[in-house]
Amino acid sequence: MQLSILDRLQILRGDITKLQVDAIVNAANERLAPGGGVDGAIRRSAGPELDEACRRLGGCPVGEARITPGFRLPAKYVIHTVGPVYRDGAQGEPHLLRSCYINALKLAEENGLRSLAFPCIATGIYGYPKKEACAIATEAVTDWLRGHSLPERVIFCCFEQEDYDLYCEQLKKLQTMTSEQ
Ligand code: AR6
Repeated sequence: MQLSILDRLQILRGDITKLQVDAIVNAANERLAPGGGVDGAIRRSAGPELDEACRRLGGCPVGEARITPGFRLPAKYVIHTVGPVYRDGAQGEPHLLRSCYINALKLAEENGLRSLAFPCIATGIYGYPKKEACAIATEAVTDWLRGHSLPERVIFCCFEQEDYDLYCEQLKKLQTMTSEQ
């Protein structure tokens, strides 16, 4: 039996480095150089091998994604993507943020990954407004799941209560829309 799209989505509040999934997504920078936020937490848990693997990749343009092993993390892989630095929303930021989600999902599919967890890309140091980012993230992921069987399961891992509340609200809206169709 095929699961519905909403059955394949989950919202969690917590630390993404603790998740036992096929891959977690990292909100990286273009050089894939060590940073703060979720990137710092992922690198601390994965160990120095992750720094070395990132160095070998030689960077990643905004909106694209790259994959490495998860090393000492419970997750098997890390998919690194680079969100846009938010200026005023008119510099292509929405398209670039959507591309982060789609390209991470594409890599997960190409690698046969069944479960994937996202943090709220670009909404920390890069300053993307949380509500807009949440709408883009949920729309990109649901659009992808409509046409693809992998990954089977996607988790939105929210570190902050504010994000958790926004995602719950957004998915509730989607649920209502689906049941009205
Ligand atoms: N688990 C899940 N989410 C987390 C965690 C965690 N352990 N820690 C923070 N977050 P940010 P960005 C959330 O700043 O805005 C780095 O230095 C956080 O609450 O990590 O894309 C890179 O090297 C927020 O919701 O990423 C870049 O230079 C979300 O992760 C730059 O930051 C993203 O915040 C990228 O900035």
